Amino acid sequence: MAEYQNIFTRVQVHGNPDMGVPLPPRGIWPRGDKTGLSYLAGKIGDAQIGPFYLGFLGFTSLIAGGIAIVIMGLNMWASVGWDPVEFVRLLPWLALEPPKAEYGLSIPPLAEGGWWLMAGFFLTLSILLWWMRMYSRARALGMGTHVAWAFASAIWLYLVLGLIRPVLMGSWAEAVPFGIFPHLDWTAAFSIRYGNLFYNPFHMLSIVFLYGSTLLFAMHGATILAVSRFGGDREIEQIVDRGTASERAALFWRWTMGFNATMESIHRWAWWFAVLTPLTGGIGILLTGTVVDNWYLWGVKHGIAPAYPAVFDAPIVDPAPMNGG
Ligand code: 07D
Ligand code: 07D
Repeated sequence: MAEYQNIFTRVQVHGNPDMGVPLPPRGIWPRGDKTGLSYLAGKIGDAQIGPFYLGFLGFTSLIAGGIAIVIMGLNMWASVGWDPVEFVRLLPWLALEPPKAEYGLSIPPLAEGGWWLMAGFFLTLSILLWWMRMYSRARALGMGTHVAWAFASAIWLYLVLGLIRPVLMGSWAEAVPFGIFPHLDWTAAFSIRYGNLFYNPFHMLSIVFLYGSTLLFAMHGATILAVSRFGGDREIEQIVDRGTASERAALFWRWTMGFNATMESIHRWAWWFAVLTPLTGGIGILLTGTVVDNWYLWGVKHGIAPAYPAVFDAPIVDPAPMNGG
């Protein structure tokens, strides 16, 4: 008997295209009915591609996202003197930077951050429209809206980084630049400017949930694959009708850990760990510079970081304000 495998599968499912449930017609666009089969997609998942649905929200989101990408791309291309070869060669290092601090929250000239503001506006619009699309498609199918709320958690961190915190700090200059390596430089500089993000307890929590997510994902994926020969991959059926796969998987974890999640609760664990990563992270970023100026000194004050030995009795002060930072 051919054994069905979930990843790098040896079996490719071919049949009539699966069109999903019939639904009453709604909205201005008809439901797509075009499908195809992809051998490569079938290697890692389901071979069927489509049907797609591009309603008003999806369409406008793609347009807004497209405008944002074009603004970023043209600015980056202009920054290498419109040389196409240099554009491609240097792409990972190119940036569209936010306005300088002297502009505060005002609208700067296009070449001095105005384009950044415009790209940010369209990117945010695109992301919010995509969120509405996820929500409305889930509702249209009678599903829960868990995916949309998890996405909302990521959007929260994105909005804190690029909109909410800069507004609270009174300057667009606080926000993240667009660019592959430039946004990493910003991340490192942010940590140093605010006295080492490692001492921010919400950065710690975010890391707990990030690492926890990978651990849970590995444990869950491995467990289900390990009992799929007993029907364990029919996970949800096993919530209400516990079969031998569930029993073996549960006993495995009781043997090795003393405790096990259930077929249902493991998915709640996974959802919460993933959602709490950017949720706690966003709180940590929001507090930085608004409530706490230097996380190292905060750590010293709260007994989690050692003070450097006093040299010539000099008190430890936050160095950032001294050089106008
Ligand atoms: C695998 C799903 C697919 C998504 C992908 C990302 C773009 C950007 C660039 C138009 C897991 C698509 C990328 C649309 C195109 C331009 C200019 C998701 C998967 C493949 N980061 N970050 C990356 C973003 C922040 C940090 C990679 C976005 C914060 C570090 C990619 C945002 C901080 C590292 C990327 C964002 C931060 C990265 C891979 C928004 C703190 C890496 C992402 C909107 C959280 C890694 C060169 C990935 C890397 C990396 C995108 C925000 C830190 C370019 C869209 C400001 C330390 N980030 N990032 O696979 O290799 O995610 O960088 O907030 O080491 Mg980042
Ligand atoms: C970015 C949410 C926004 C994304 C959205 C998606 C598109 C479309 C298109 C696919 C990721 C937009 C989608 C645009 C895509 C297509 C076609 C989520 C995002 C809406 N850190 N650190 C975190 C670690 C250090 C720093 C979180 C580890 C240093 C800053 C995470 C280490 C310094 C920030 C984390 C480490 C530093 C963070 C991010 C180790 C740098 C943040 C969680 C081992 C020198 C962010 C509170 C996340 C945060 C963040 C991990 C070290 C700086 C847990 C493991 C000390 C400035 N760090 N970090 O989910 O929330 O991001 O901090 O050293 O802002 Mg950190």
